[in-house]
Amino acid sequence: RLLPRERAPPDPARPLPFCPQRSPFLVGPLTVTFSRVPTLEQIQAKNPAVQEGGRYQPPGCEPRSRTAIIIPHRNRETHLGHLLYYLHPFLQRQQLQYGIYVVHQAGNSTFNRAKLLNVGVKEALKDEEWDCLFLHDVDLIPENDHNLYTCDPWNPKHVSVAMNKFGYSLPYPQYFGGVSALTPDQYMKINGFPNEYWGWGGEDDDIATRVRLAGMKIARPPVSIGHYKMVKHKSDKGNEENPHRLFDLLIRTQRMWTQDGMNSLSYVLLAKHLHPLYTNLTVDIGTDP
Ligand code: UDH
Repeated sequence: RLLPRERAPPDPARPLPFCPQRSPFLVGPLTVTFSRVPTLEQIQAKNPAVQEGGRYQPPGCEPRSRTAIIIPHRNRETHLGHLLYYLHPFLQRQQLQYGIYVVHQAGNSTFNRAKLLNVGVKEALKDEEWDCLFLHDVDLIPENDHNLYTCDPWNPKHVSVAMNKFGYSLPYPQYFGGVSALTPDQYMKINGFPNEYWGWGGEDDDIATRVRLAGMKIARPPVSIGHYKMVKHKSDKGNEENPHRLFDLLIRTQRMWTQDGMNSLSYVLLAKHLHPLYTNLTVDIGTDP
């Protein structure tokens, strides 16, 4: 597999130079506020270069990464508005080729964040040979555009290292929740994320353990640039704390990670819709057994 910089430009008849190592459009720290919820029409008007399905390619240069952003979602339309408002310009300033996927869990049964992310990865890779998969909670807004939405070539990257709700520091050393980034190879090497964590919590620790068991380490951006602001919210109905999360399931990671993941994923894709700002996947992932 070639690194992006070794890849031939898409159209040999019109070769483009690679985008610079450091984008000239970066501004550093950003002011993020949630006082008004932008409408999707307003966001569209501010991002005329974004194409159907929430896709973008930088004009005039060959991007250094093709990044898919995958967002697990149900009943968080307000949060999605805030995220899209900030994320589209953020990614364009980084001169990335990107696509945004919202993976919407159909029905009212218990929420399953990790399984939705597996579905997003599987479906996104059918569209494009992405270099980097960003697994992204809907309520976390990056506050510094030096935090590049590219992958570490060697190790899975945990990206939301400094969230306001944890006082802008890691809550504990193995924390892997919020926003993370893996190359497709890294994702497959850990057999993806677990499918069997229904409800809130535990799946992120399972993923951190998978990284270790697959012989890799967790890469991280510096705390000074990995800042995220969370849209405040209460616990969701249908995402109650997973009662097994601390004991039964984590103890099973070691035994189960090679059997539960991308190689055991089953779901029914109910709809795929190319919205102007994102690709919406509505999926039936079954119910908590
Ligand atoms: N999500 C949804 N809808 C839901 C639940 C979760 O879209 O109903 C998605 C969303 O992308 C969210 C992510 O899953 O950002 C993670 O869920 P979360 O935001 O509830 O997790 P977080 O740890 O929230 O950020 C903690 C608030 C309540 C925890 C209570 C447990 N003590």
